[in-house]
This record gives sequence, C-alpha cells and structure tokens, in this order.
Amino acid sequence: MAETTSIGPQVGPTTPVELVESLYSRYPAAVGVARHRLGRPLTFAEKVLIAHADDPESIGLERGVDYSDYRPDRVAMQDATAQMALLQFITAGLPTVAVPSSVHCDHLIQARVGADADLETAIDTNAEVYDFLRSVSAKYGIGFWKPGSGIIHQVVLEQYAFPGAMMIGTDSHTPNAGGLATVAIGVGGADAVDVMAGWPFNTRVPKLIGVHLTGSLSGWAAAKDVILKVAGILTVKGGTGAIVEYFGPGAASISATGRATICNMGAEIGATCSLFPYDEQTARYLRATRREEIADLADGIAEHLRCDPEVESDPEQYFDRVIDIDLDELDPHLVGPHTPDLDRPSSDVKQAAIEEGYPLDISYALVGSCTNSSYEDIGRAAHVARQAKAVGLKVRTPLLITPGSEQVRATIERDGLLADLEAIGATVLANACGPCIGQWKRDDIAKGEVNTIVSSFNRNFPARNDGNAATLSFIGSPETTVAFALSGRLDHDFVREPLIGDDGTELLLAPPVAEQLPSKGFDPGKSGFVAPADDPSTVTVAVSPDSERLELLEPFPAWDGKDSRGLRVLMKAVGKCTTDHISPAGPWLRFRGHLTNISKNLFIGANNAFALDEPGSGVDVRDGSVKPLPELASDYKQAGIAWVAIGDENYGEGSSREHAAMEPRYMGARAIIVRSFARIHEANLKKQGVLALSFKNSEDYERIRFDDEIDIVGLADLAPGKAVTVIIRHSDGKTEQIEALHTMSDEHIRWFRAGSALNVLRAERS
Ligand code: MIC
Ligand code: SF4
Repeated sequence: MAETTSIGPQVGPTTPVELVESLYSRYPAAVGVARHRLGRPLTFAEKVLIAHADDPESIGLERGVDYSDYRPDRVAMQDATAQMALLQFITAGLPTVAVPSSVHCDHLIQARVGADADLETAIDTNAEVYDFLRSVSAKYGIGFWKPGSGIIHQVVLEQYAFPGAMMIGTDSHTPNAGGLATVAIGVGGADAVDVMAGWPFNTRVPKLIGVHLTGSLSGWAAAKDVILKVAGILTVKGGTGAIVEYFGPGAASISATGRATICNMGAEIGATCSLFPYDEQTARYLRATRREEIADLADGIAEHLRCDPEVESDPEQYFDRVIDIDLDELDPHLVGPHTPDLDRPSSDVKQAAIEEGYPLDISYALVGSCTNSSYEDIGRAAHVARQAKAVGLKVRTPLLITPGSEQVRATIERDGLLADLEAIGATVLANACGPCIGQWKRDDIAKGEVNTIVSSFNRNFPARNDGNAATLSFIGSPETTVAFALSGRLDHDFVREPLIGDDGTELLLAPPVAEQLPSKGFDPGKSGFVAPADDPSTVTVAVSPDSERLELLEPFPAWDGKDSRGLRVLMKAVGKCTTDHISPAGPWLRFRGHLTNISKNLFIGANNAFALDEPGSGVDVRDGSVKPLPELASDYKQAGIAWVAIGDENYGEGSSREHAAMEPRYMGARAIIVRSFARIHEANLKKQGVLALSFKNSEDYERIRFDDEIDIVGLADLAPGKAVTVIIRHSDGKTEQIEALHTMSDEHIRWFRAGSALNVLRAERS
C-alpha cells in the first residue's frame, strides 16, 4: 500500500518508487498462491489481479462468475467525471483519500481557434468548476493537473502507470495504461469513491481473451490498425466482461505508446481492460519518461510481469478465446461510420463509399485524442506531411491536431514536427480532448448536413464530435488521417494511388517512418501539477447555491420495501443506445456537476420505438402527446409516476459517465430492462440504486408497448442469481408475465435497499 502521511497517501506528479517496491515485494507470494489454487500456469492478467486481491487466499477466482474485491494502486479522474465523483466523495465525510488519486483537467476545453486562445477561454469559462476541483483536491490529498497539462490517459501513461500496477479511472479509456503493463479499468465515479474511501474495488472476475501477435509492424500498418482489426473481429460487444491480453513475438515491434493505443480502444469492444506484458519496449518508455528506477525494479520481477511460458505456447488452454494476428499481413484500416467495429482495410473504403453513398469529399480531418497523440504518432503523421511539403502540396481538408500532453507538445514543437504539420496547413489545438468529445465549435456546416470526417480518435457515434448526427465519422491512424487530409477524398487509396496537386504534381506517399521515442529525450514543458495542501484545514470547498454548474447532492431515497407496481414505460430504445444517446456530452459537459441541470438532457439522443420520427422524444400515456423525453420524465416525476426504460443490445455502451445512470434515477426510473448491458453502465446503475435487469428471453423486448404498465415483483426476495418477475399489463387488459435477470451480488442488493452505494458508505461512516 501507499505510504500514508497525515494528509493521506503520498501524492506527487509521478508514482513514488516506494509504492512500486512495496507492490513488487508482494508479487512472488501472491502469484504463488494463485498458481497453487488454480493448479496451473497463469496469464499475466491473472498475476496482476491476484497481486491486488484484497485477500489472495480467499478471493473468488471463477471468471465471469465471482464478484471479487481488489485493492487498486491509484485512482485517476478527469474533470468532466471528477465533479460528480468528488461531490459524492465529500458527502462521505472522510478527511482524506485513502489511495493516491489525481484529477486531470482535459475535457472542458473547447476547440475554437487554436491552443493558446482556447485554453485561455476555457480557464475563464470554467473557472468555477476548476476552482472546485482544485480546492477539493487540495483539501482531500488529491493531485491536481491544471488545464493544458494534457489528456488524462497520456499524463497517466507518462507519470503514473507502471508494470504490474492496477488502477481505476473515471473514464472508459483508462485501459490506455495497459500499454505499460498496467491493469487499468474504467469505472463510474461511485466506484472511484469507494476506493478513495478505503473500500476495495469490487468487480466480476474478468474472462480472458488472448491476442497472439506474430510478425512485426511495418510500412503503413500502425498500432491503430491492430485494434481496428480486433474491433472488426470482436465487435462492440465482443470484449464485454473480459481482459484482452496481448502476447507473442509480434508485441516486440510495437512501442509502449502504440500498445497504449491498442489498449485504449479496447474500450470500444467493451473490454474491461487490455494489457501488454512488460518487456524491453516498456522499459525503454519508462527510462525515456525519467522513471529508470521503476524500470530497474520491474526488471527484478520480470518473470511475474508476463504470462507463464506454458501460456504462450498453448494459449487455447488458458484463455477463454484466442485471436491470432499476423502483423506482417496488416494493412491500414478505416472504421466507420457511426460505429467503431465497421472495419475495412483502407483500400476497400473507396468502393464502400461509392456503394453506400458516403460523401466523398472529406470536410475535416482530426489527429489526436488520448488514443493517438504520442510522440511516435505525431512523428509518423509529420513524416507524411514532410513528403507533401517537399513537393509543395497542402491539405485539401482542414486538419486539426491535438497533442496528448504538454510533454508531447513541447517535444514535438522542439523537434520541428508541429512545424511540419503546420506547413501543410494544420491547426494545432490545446492539449485536451477538444473535438473528440464534442468540444468543437464548428461553423462550416449546418446541423443535419451529411458530411464525412476522418479522425484518429476512438469513438464515432453519431453527433459525437460536432453535435451533428448527420456527420459520418471514420477512424484510422494519424498517418492515415493526414493522408486523407491531403487528398481530401474518401475514394483515394493513398497506399497505391498518387496525390495529384492543382498544378499536376504527383506524389505517391511513402510509408511513414518515425522514431518511437525522441532521441533527444522528452522536453517536459510547463508542469501542470498542483500538490495538495499541507494543511487541509486551511482549504474551504465552496459550492454556491445559485450555481448552474455545481450542485451539492441529496441522498437518493432508500427502497420503500414494496414491489414496484404500475410503472410507466418512458421509452424503448431501438438499436444502439450509448451513453452519448442517454446523456450526451458537448455543450452538456458544462452541467456535469449539477444533477438537476444535466438531467435536462436525459435520453435526448435515444431512438425511441414509440416515437421514431423524433429522436429523443416519447409519448405521454396520459394524453398521447409526444414530447421530449427529459420533459416527459420530469412531468412523470412531478406527477409521482415512476417509470422504466427499455433498452436493446449493449445498452449504455461507450463512456463511463455515471450521469447516464444518475439522471434516470433522479428523474424517477425504477429499473432499466434491456437485452444486454455494457459493463461500466450496468455497474453505474447498480451503484445508484436502479434495478439493472435484462430480459431472460431476448424476444420479450418485443412484448413491451408504449402504454403498458409494468410491475416488478418479489423485490423483498432479491437474491444473487435469482431471476425477477416482471408483469406486463397491456392497455387491452391482457397480462403477460416474464422473467428478468440481474447480476446483483449480496452487496449490490444492499445498495439497492439503501437507495445507493453511497448511502451504504455514509451509513457505515456514521
Ligand atoms: C468519452 O470518451 O466518451 C469520455 C468523454 O472521455 C467519457 C467520459 C465522460 O463522459 O466524461 C468516457 O469515455 O468515459
Ligand atoms: Fe478525451 Fe476523447 Fe480520450 Fe474521452 S476518448 S478521454 S474525450 S480524448
């Protein structure tokens, strides 16, 4: 465990060596226990999990079945989710956090004109929120990273992640740190609150998917193409409840930051997290980021920081599923539109675009995001740019670049890579999420206008980047994105066809070549770290009652001990209903600390089966009128009418934002009944005391009509593994009885009864 001082665990801008030493000293014994209990060799993920077990001797080990308690080494939160997490934490009444924790200001910076001006505007417009986050951090022993320091996952990779560690983060792309051999899991704020309060992190023992890599990356094929291919194979649901462990000789050719790209986008296939083993690449990155001592310590226990040799030679025996990828055969890929698993080699995009009628002119190209903004990424993109510059070609599509961190920005600036990109017409934005999360002030197209964009980001759900659901968003590597920006056309096969300038100049782009790490070392740039206060009693945390952005939380009411009867069906989602459909980001990010205000976006992106013509609306059963879903929910709430929402497959896919669970809870949802859930969202609903149910028979989804009344009965007998009875009372007098499943453990049932997990925590404290 971390060294504890009077103000809590040691919190600095990087992971203290003592913390690493202390963890590593526990590894041999813990790994021995797991080998003994399982009676077989172990995968790397299993080693990390057991080394963080609350009690290795007794922890449940059955994959996909047991819920088990772990002790993560740290917690990271980004500004858009930290607000709600910390609002919950402060109500627990603790003096300080129990494990090293950090807050990163990255999501609230809007891209408008360029880095400096945008950062200044953000500091101004978000002052209240930044002050809140900074003062809570100072008071409770949390490290605070100022706006401009970089995107949470890049900063964590550069400063905090280390081989064999386990961390949780309030963002779905937390698994990025798997590139540095860390089990890093995305969670909702309430999970973070548990761990910060000294409770264990409780999660279902993940299944294990092994990805066996052979060959080596070369030419146009980039780390991004590995994960795009995996996404095409596994689909957006295929990784649900599993850790994806990469292994095999091919891993050696992928840099630590390339591995982070792969692990980052494991979120897009629903994986709990993804993981690469510790090896020479990991050590090089640790040394390049001034963590030589950690690399030396890791060398000392290297055998525990990878899978056992038997696993590597006979993976089928040990993983639930194995995928083979030969990197020698990998082409550049492009996924999209609208979903990250619609995968094609980029050479097939031309035909697909013509057949599907995607607009061939690309309206914007965007490089960056937490997924692809490393030194190597920008280096490869810059190499493509240099080739164009050499023959006088410029981009035909506006190109925006967001560096991942201040350290990357300072280094690519020093090494002339930013200048290479600017020379072909690129605009450099602040080190932040920007357009990736809809923080993009785009004036070139009208809402509803169909247009094509290409990015190196990770998500491409409708309306994600620019708030326009008609934008078709495709995702590829940074170099692919720059190549497309140069031709400006989706039907250009940049690998095989030359670019042709206005004056007839022809250029067949050569495959990108770049350094994985800067040979001159990283330039750390301006440090954005603020340490917690030495004397917390001097810090006051103020939330103005008039604020429109921050609101103190009231506890949700406890369960009344009765069955839920006569529930109305607020909506029945058809097809994808991601967290971006349930509680969109973009302009709504401003209300992430104000439950009442943000609830006004509830389900505004959802496609409701009962009002398909108008996304985001529903039918008021009392008079048949069609109204926006937030208004309908609010009217029902005022009238004391409790409701359920119905979902399709993989409901709640995407973000970790717990607002997507708190808003329905606050607006009167008793249950969400779906065909299947995405992991983080299901956990978030349980935390907030909402029944997260799935139809036992998937076809029962079809039985639900807009004017049904729903009873959920037998709640007093809720028990792990026991189905719940749902009675559907149709308006024609017919009644149907169906069964719904849940994944609640005894602990989760306690949360439901108390009204939320936070209520349980509070009760235990008092
Ligand atoms: C995202 O990529 O969707 C986000 C914005 O980073 C979210 C977190 C959020 O909604 O604040 C995530 O992925 O968890
Ligand atoms: Fe930020 Fe986009 Fe990464 Fe989410 S996916 S953390 S919004 S850069």
